[in-house]
Amino acid sequence: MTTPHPSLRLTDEVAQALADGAPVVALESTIISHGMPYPQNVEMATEVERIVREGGAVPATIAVLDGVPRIGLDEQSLELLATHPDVAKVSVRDLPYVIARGTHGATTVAATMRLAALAGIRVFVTGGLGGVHRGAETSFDISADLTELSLTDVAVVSAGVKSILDIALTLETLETLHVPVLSYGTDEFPAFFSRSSGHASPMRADTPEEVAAFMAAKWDLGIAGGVSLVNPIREEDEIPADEMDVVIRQAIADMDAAGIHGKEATPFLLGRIVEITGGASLKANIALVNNNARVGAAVATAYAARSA
Ligand code: PSU
Ligand code: MN
Repeated sequence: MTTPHPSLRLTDEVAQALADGAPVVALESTIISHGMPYPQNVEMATEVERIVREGGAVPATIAVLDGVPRIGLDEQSLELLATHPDVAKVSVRDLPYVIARGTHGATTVAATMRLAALAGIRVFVTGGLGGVHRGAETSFDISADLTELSLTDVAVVSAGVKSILDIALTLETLETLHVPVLSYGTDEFPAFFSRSSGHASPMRADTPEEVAAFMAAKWDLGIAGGVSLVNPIREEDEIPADEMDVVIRQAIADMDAAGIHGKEATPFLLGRIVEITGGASLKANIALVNNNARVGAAVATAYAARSA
């Protein structure tokens, strides 16, 4: 096992689980502070931790509080992240900034991966990955989540990417960056709200053990970087792709009209989609995170069993 980096503050429960080689699942916090409205955000954060526990793993929600990178959070901290007006959205480039200034930060997929790896956690559950935005050929807006996936040895369970992104360009970029994409129980790459994206996935896995074997094979060879495991939303929870397409076009048009770009782009689009769908997208979003938590707990358990 990796000794956690001394700058991190782990809860006793997470520290013990890591020392014992027991399964631990990292969870991000941008989804809480900048991805969903209150109070659904804190309800989701609590429920996802419960599901991870039910799956036999220890949840470790990650954020920076008062400048301290925290691995595992209590209820009050989740509430703070869900409600506090001054929680920065923190990707890897922003980590030293909030730490040096002693402020709060909600970590994106990229920053959560980095802190999880520094703690010795190998499995991380989220909703959706960042990627290559539509129009990136002029905006250059490509999420640092992709860069981080190429660098840091963590398996990330998501429901694919929202079609606020250019899915084809996101898949091409992941290929260039050596990032393996495994679809869970399907040959297709899922599009977050919808099971289908129209894009084939380069690889598939059907069981947690297969995913764990893949992770071990990659890292045993010293091939640095993450594993993107994409788990489609359940049929009963999905919103058909053609329905979402209209909503997403509207949200992007509204973003452009408001002149929003850079790190504000993704939070704006997520919020607008919830408004336009009258909350239907939020329901689907919560359902898919829960579904990812079940798979993530199983993968962490299978991976821990390999070295037991
Ligand atoms: N996509 C979603 N939901 C999210 C995010 C992305 O469907 O909550 C969040 C994640 O934290 C992700 C971040 O890491 O947005 C990406 O932001 P950007 O596009 O600015 O890199
Ligand atoms: Mn961006």
